[in-house]
Amino acid sequence: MVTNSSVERGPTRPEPRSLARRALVLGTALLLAGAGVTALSGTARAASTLGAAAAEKGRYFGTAVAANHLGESQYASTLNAEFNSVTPENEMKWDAVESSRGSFSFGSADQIVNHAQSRGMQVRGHTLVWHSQLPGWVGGLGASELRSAMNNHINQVMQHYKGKIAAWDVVNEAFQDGGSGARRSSPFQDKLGDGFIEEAFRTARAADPAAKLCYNDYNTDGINAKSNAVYNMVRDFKARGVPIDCVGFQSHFNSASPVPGDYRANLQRFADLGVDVQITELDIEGSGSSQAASYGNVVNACLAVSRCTGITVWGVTDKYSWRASGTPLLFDGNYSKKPAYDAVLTALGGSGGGGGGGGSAGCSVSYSKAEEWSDRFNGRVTVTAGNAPISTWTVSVTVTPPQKISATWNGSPTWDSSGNVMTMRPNGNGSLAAGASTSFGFTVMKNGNSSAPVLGSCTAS
Ligand code: 9MR
Repeated sequence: MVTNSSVERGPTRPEPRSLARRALVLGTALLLAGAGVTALSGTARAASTLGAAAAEKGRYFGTAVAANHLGESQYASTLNAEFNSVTPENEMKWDAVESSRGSFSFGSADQIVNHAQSRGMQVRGHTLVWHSQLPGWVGGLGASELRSAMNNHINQVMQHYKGKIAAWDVVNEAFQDGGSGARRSSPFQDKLGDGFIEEAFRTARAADPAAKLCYNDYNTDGINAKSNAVYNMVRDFKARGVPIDCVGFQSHFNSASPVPGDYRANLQRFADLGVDVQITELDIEGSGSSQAASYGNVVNACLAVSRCTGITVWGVTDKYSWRASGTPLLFDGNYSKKPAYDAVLTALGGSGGGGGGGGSAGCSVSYSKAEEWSDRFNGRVTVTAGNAPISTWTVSVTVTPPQKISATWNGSPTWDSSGNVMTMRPNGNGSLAAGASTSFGFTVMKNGNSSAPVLGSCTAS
């Protein structure tokens, strides 16, 4: 429960204090409606897949793909239906394509690229120069041999895929974790020095001038010593004309490493250097509405940064995740859509129209902001039954602390222990005919934060 006793919650709509105030409020509401804030309309049908919804926002929505699962029909059908970008999870790494010096094998990576290309999906190349999944022979070379092996690797791999890769992770994870801001020890760093990163980017630009060239790392998602070090490198590259087009933020989150509060601000400061930013390996351990809310926050952060060009989740289904026990993805092991899926689709402005998992009774939700004052705003959630009548529904609404919901109307709320997640049910009879809508509202006290609440899935029975 929320403990702030000065806050009253109940079915009463907050009353504007005067007629003048009322006129101002009405004007604001009209302005907001005119700005297209209202989400669902009776005529425009919202996109119903992640890729389509992201495309309407000028972004891609991708996933890591493993070639050995492409033959599994549910894996392929989920991939094909929902995503419009793929990243080979392991198949383009150095040990996969050049396990012995000068001998290249592209079979598994080609399988993924062909699958994507034949379906109009774009491909992120991952990754050319990385300390991990590096065959032993590379570490055994002396400096000048290593330099030529690195450049040859970049040239051979990029030329093989020339014209087929939207963006390459040219260098991956070159900085140490922790507060040092130092480069990570690797054969490249130890033998070639800091300059190996610049050299890799220059070689990559010449090999495929049309591909976007990215630096990609983890634990750089918020503003911290490691991301400061990457930021300084990118700023230096831009100042000196070293070719770099984008920075990838892996975004592997869990309870020990949650979505940082300054995630959006961090993406924005990199974008302000003149590079695109991409969320490249997103997964968030957890379940239910809290996982959904975190996913919604990530999507909203990307949408708030105009140079955030797309989001890739690190796998299609929980069962094949590199950390499957943390169930960090959007589809469960049976390929059912999770609440996190619904939160992502809703944040992207799409609409599933069916209860996440596709039972006979379903509902969809949309959010719009109504009146706004300096200290608070009113939100409205519209619940729409799917193709069948429903007798009741449930929707979760999560606000970002220190925001608080101070009043609700047309619904019956319950709260989680943090007070940030409100689960709303009908206030009385929740029956809706097929396709019919109802709505509820609430007031959010901003407490300095104006961000929109994140809706979880709508469940119906
Ligand atoms: O998901 C990948 C997993 O299958 C591999 O075993 C692992 C080996 O290092 O790499 C995983 O992907 C990593 C990605 O390439 C770079 N960032 C961290 C990812 C998760 O470990």
